[in-house]
Amino acid sequence: MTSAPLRQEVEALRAQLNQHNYRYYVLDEPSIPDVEYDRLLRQLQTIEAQHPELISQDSPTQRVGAQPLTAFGEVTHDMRMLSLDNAFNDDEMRDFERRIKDRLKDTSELEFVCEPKLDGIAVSLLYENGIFVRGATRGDGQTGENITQNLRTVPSIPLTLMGTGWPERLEVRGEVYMPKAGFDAFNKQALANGEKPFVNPRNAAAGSLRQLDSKITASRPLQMCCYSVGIVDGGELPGKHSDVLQQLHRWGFRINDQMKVVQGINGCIDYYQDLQTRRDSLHYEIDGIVFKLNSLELQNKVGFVSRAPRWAIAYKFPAQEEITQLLGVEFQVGRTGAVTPVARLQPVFVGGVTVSNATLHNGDEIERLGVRCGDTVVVRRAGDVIPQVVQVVLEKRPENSTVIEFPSSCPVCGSDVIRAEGEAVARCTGGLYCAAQRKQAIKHFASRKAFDIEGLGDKLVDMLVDQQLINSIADLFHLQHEALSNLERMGDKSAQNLLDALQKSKQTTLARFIYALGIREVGEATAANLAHHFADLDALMQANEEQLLEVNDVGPIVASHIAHFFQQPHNQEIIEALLAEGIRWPSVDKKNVEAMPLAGQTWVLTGTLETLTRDQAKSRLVALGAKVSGSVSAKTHCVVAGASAGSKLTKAESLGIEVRDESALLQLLAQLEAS
Ligand code: D41
Repeated sequence: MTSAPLRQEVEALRAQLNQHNYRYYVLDEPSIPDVEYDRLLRQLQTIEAQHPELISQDSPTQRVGAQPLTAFGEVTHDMRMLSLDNAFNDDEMRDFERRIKDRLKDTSELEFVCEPKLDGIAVSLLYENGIFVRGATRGDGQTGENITQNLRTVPSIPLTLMGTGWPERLEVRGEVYMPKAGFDAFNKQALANGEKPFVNPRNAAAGSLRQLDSKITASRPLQMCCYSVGIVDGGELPGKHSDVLQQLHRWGFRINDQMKVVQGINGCIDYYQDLQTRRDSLHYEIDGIVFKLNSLELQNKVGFVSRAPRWAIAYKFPAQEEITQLLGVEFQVGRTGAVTPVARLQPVFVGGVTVSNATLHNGDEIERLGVRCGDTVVVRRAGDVIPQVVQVVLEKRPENSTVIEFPSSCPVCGSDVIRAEGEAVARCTGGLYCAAQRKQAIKHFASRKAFDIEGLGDKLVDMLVDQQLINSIADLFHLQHEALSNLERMGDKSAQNLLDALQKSKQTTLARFIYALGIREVGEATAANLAHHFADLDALMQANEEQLLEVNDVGPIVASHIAHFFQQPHNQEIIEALLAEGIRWPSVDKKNVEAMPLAGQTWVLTGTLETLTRDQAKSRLVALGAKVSGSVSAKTHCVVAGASAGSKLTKAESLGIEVRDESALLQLLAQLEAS
């Protein structure tokens, strides 16, 4: 027999857990630490284990997954799940509005709701008397698969509705998706375990929901965001779509944080353009925007054609994935000798630009993809990242496809290509004997964060090295006006400008000088740390690995690269030659890094800053002793969030990390720099 107090205790624990779950997964505003949540959950699990009669399907303990199924059942959607018509340009959007106005025989301005179109899997969730009883995929709109057990494991799907006033039967529809951060983390782990990663977040969501073992689904970072309702029995909902979504939010569902009500089709087009520029900063993938007439009464009036409503449309963004043919593979040699396979593609329009090259990363990646020359491949270009080959379409493999051979000697200088034990990257062993490495070293030296030599672009460097006008970075300062002005597309004026820029670049800083040398693994931040620590080039050049390890952020691998670099006689010669050219920097105060005001702190910059560039903000923080990292973790001290900050901000908030805006950052910098 179960006592009434025990039943009450179970109810109280479930209510608390549901509330915390809602705060964490729906509002992104956790109110208790994870350990406290785990403690409450364990308490409930213990009671349920001792009193199985108290277990219910809507208990938070049921989110961990249930007995595996042998097959999914079928679900017939009593109310068909409609599909969406697409628009691909502004004209098609105006046609959409025109059709609605014609039907309504009314020309007054229409109100629309804008929702980012999540790239996931559409699902239906049925609630009876506030309890989640059945979940299904959309399928073909008429019948889908019963995936109730799997959906129960998705933390942002309420197992019992919150608040009051819900209809007796309520069908909520929405999209299950995998946020970018979860997708990246999952794939990283999969690769580390020697498993196959997912091609994109959409496939990841689909694959995770298609598991017969819901414990697997439970381990995947899925989210669900609702976008409409189906069945509504024994209750009423508001008369505007935007209000319906707000009501669903109060009952415990996630709704899209970018949802907005706008006036007229111009309002829709403005929204589309705005979100397109911010697409990369969202913490989930979207493939367009869905626009819906806000008034449900007007929705009913305009109705639908075959399977799609006339009152809604999806305005698609340019596709981020396309298929094309792999014409060949070229092996490029980088500054450090790394040999990178680059796919030469039949040009294809993807992600808003024409792509004819994509990276294949390294030999392991070629093997993992199983790709051959001549294959049809899927190319992905998301945001500003370099295009990638993500998949081979095996069904389209031609008979004359050829295996890709990773070269054993450098395609540029013929030296051996060697892959060190445990490394993914193969390297040319030619060093500065290799023209490719020499060119890259010079380009790096001239780049903005190094010597910042205006007018010395990549093409010019290639030309100078190919014509043997320069062989090393030190040679740059011997360039003569006559030789320069005789070069292709180089006039008298530009030759003089370049010589002036070279002259000007001689006045630099120690940190820039160290960075410009192009030592392996020594980026801008490490160079700045080295400059502060040693304050003097000779001291740095004489330092042994042990002394280098004392520098903030320098580990054994970086220390060995640095020591090795300065031991090379030809590097010593080049440095001597550069100094002989009159390269100078102001003396550096030897700062005791530990005593710096932000020592030991890790900061993260995200979003768009208005008055500072990211580089400026970063170097000012680093100068105060902070480390600036690209990702948020429990070790992050503070996140600076500019306009349209995305997943990093969300993560910082969920971890309870301090967040500052730009003006708060400026204030702090000014204060610390003055002291
Ligand atoms: O974010 C989405 N993927 C999304 C899909 C959305 N925000 N709204 C949607 N609205 C509808 C209607 C207008 C039919 C209620 C949808 C979808 N449908 C949809 N998803 C898959 C097929 C249709």
